[in-house]
Amino acid sequence: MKLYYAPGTCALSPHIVALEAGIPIELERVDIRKTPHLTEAGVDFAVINPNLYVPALELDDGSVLTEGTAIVQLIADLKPDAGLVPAFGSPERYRLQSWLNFIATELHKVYSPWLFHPEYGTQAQDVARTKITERLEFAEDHLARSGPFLMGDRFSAADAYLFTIVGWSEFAKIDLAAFPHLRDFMSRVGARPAVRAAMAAEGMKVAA
Ligand SMILES: N[C@@H](CCC(=O)N[C@@H](CS)C(=O)NCC(=O)O)C(=O)O
Repeated sequence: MKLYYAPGTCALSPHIVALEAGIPIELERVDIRKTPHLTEAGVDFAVINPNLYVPALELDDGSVLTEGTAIVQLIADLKPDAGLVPAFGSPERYRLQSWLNFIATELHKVYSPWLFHPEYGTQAQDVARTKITERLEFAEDHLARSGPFLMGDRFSAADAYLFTIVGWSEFAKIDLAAFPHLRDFMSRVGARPAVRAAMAAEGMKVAA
């Protein structure tokens, strides 16, 4: 399996899940800042994902799966004993999918592009920050009542995704001061060996 990624992007989430599951995964970096987006092997990434975004997972049969929320589930399901996703058909599985979708649509796609493209202007950024803050309040409240992880006592694929997206907060000027449980969550997840290893492999700064 090969994961197409760009450092520090949402592709960190499936990268973490693979390492947490102990699944060897080949990495191929994509330069998403240049047009065309070339992979480090010099391939035009448009051939792999016509939507031009990471993550994309190339399976051993050569087929490609896109969309982070699907990719993390595929990887996690390869190692059920790692407990990164609840069993298919269980009520908990739908709850995990609910979190993945919440993170994708209510957080990920509000941080990016709105806070990563200054050309959208300060009004769009202010609206995005207000919306993100409301959504982080929801996550904070949930972690306070039912944490320490999104699914309770056990780290899951949803935590890898939340960690990845909330990790953009400093750059996006989202203040986490009002969210102590979320800040604890970020420290706790950031200290996990697999998370540190994934970040280091992407050349990201890893906390001491
Ligand atoms: N719907 C996709 C969105 C992925 C996405 O937004 N990827 C960003 C990085 S976080 C990207 O590669 N952007 C480059 C581009 O769109 O050209 C998913 O959830 O996997």
